Amino acid sequence: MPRREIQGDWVMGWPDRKRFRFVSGKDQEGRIIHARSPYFELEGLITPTDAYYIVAQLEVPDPVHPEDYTFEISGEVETPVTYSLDDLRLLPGHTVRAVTECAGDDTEFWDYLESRAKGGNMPKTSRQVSGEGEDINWRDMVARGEIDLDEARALVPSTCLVSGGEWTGIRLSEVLNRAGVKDSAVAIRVEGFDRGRPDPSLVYRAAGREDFEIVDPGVINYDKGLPIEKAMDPDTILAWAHNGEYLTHIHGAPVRMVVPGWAGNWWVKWIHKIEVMDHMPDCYHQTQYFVSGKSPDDPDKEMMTALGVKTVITEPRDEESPLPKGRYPVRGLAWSGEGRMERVEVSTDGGETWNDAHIEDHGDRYLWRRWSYPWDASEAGHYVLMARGTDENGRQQPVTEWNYQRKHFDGIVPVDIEIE
Ligand SMILES: Nc1nc2c(c(=O)[nH]1)N[C@H]1C(S)=C(S)[C@@H](COP(=O)(O)O)O[C@H]1N2
Ligand SMILES: [Mo]
Repeated sequence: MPRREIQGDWVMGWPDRKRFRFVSGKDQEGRIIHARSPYFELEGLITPTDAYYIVAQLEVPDPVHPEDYTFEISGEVETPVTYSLDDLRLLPGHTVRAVTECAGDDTEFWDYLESRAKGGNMPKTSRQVSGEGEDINWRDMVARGEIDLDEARALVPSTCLVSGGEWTGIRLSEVLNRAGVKDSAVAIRVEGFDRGRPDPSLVYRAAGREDFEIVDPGVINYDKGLPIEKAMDPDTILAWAHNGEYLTHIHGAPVRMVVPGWAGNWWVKWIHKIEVMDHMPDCYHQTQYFVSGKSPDDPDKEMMTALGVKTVITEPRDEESPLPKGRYPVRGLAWSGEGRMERVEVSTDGGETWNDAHIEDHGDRYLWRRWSYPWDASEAGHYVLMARGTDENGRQQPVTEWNYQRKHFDGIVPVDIEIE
């Protein structure tokens, strides 16, 4: 198998370190606004910050100097409070290690699996993201009329929008309790500094159709209405540090929300305001986008919250086929939106038989776990490798039902390997 830490004369650690960085997309001024993480190439559990994926729905705001920063907690509380970053850092801290995954990660595999089940030959989107190069800014290209939405879907995969991070800050419950949350509280509305008019092409691209109306809210701030129970969860935090450093601007500095287990869109960056509400607020990114339903006109659409259960084979990959006879490690990552991963099973015969993989142990409920399985590929043939996971609640993947925006994909994606 190709050794990914070695490249030409390159050996990890000498003459300099080979670093995998993200593949980024930039705005017109050359600022990075989007990035996919080369997590297939990485080891360990924590994705380095310069390899962490980046998504922003609206325009990236101008940075706020930490010394000028304050945010307010108001609404259904006894005492509204304004905090500076220094005030926050006086409170008891909390660090969580957790997977951040965009709701749209791996979205094209919904169609891939459907076509594969029907015997179709739709090509699988390569998951490989090298450490170099640039992502295509498809939103600009669509806006300029250079490509249409179908072309955008074919051109730009949505894989690699997931990373594992360490987040340091304080518990959200700590600041809420200090303000004194009233019994009437149902949700907190967390608003970011960033403003913009939501781009309907994101919703249309996700749905794969444009024959429906989306409410145009005009120019808004990014916001989410987090249910009070999840806001009070001891692992939901307001973070000012990421992977051992102060938060970088693109990841939401000075302070962002971290909502372990729930999709990335809940992790509001650039926090400006927290309002405790006695009803669920009508946030665009909760009622129009990131909603599940059978179709755009489904009357029972629901906001999407926790991620399902997911297992990804990071090696070997389709593009490494064919391989000579031998013994190979089948390795990967597994995570769940509702707690600890308990079990990963591997099949080398397309799901006929399953064997337990070894999963690495650690104490972080919401962080992915690494797993491995020694595969004895001593006979030539076509092999279909699969992995499936089960979490501590007995949820076995796939958990998430097909939804018209194709969010929260957690299906089992086969890897096809020819042994010669
Ligand atoms: N204020 C604000 N927060 C936001 C967003 C945004 O557009 N504005 N995007 C969300 C989405 S969709 C994702 S997937 C995550 C990505 O976090 P990251 O860029 O730090 O990886 O941020 C979330 N928080
Ligand atoms: Mo996202």
